[in-house]
Amino acid sequence: HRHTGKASVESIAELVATHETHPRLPDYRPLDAYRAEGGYALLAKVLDGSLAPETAMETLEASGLRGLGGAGFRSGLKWKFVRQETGPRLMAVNADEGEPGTFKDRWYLERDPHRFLEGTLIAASVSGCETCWIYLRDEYPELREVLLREIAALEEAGLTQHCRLELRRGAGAYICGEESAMLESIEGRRGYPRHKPPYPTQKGLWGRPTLIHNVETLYWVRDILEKGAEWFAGEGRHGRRGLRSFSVSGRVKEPGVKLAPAGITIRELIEEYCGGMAEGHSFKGYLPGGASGGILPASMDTVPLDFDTLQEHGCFIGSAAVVVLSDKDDIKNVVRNLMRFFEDESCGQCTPCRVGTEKAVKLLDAPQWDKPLLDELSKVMMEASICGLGQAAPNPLLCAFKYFPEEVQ
Ligand code: L3W
Ligand code: SF4
Repeated sequence: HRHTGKASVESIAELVATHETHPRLPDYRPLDAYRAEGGYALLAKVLDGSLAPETAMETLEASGLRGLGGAGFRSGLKWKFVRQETGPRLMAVNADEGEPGTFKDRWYLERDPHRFLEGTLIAASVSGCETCWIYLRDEYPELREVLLREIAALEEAGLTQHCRLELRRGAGAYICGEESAMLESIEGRRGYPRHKPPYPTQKGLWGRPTLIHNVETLYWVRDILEKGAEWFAGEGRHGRRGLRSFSVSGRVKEPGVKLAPAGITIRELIEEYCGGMAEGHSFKGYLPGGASGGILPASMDTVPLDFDTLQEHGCFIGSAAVVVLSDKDDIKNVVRNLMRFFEDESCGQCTPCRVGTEKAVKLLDAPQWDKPLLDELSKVMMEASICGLGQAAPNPLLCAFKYFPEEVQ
């Protein structure tokens, strides 16, 4: 079914019927319970035209909802771009949550999968997409079962008539979270990123205009359209607007997914949402955006955490995976570990990244780090790599030289 793209109602029902229950099936809200609290009433309004597509797109734009997979592209604008293309239009959801430290999509899907599915079906209707592929990280087998069951329930309830939902399994490659590699993988090929432009909004799956979103972006659609743009945009701190789901891990007392105002500082996040630092650890630094977003020192604890606020410091928030480091963590080891990750996950398509990450690991394994050579290598990787993986791979090491010079030189 994966390769023919012909998963049918029967096949999904059959799979559900024959599938053993996963031993750790999460205690999520199923279709009946979701509908009982008003779920899918909004989709009905979108489908019968009482909520016009233009109004939905305007509300989304006014809310400032941006792509929460990491790049922060304006969501309402993407809907508009796809809608203005000639059909057939397709949709793909990136549920291949692979950024180290990121677990928010899993957290939301384990609790309220229909909030995400309703957002998906609304986005498909507004943009005019007739089939949607959900590309799920295969390391989330319990979620595969949840989605199989709930998609079958939606089909039975007749709620997917305007847009067929297909579930595809990822296969453990970080690069397949890069949107164009994901498209290749869905089409049945090796996950090599494509050159952009053309963007998927014009030429995506099988060359058709394709709307691509991360799970969490779609998760907020219902709440924003029901409660209004101001509900979402009204949150925020230090001049920023909106809400962000921080996946916090590392040396804090209470790690986890923390829904907090955009623009919150790391100190506020640790103190107000994570119960402070873990016993016996003192705050030394943090990764604001997983493996790719760089490393900042504890002294830079007043920077608002949001899209656009960290670039001038050589970092980015990405999918808001915050990893907190303490005096017990060695920065050189952190950087080596991250570079080994990029070396492993480089798809090998382009030389600056394939050879660059390998050379960088060797240089970082040396007792003395050769700064001029690492700087030169980083520059080549950032400027000449095809996709974000190779372009962002040098971020941690550049930050280490900039913010932790006494440790790395
Ligand atoms: C139409 C244009 N569409 C841009 C679309 C584009 C894509 C989105 C963002 O992600 C980020 C990195 C990390 N017409 C368009 C257009 N688009 N211009 O907007 O595009 P782009 O190119 O800014 O970024 P990207 O390459 O899609 C790179 C983050 O990803 N990251 C995250 C990894 C993993 C996770 C996870 O596990 N959840 O997030 C790693 O680096 O923030 O900025 O849809 O087509 N003119
Ligand atoms: Fe593949 Fe790396 Fe090139 Fe991206 S930058 S296409 S991951 S080799």
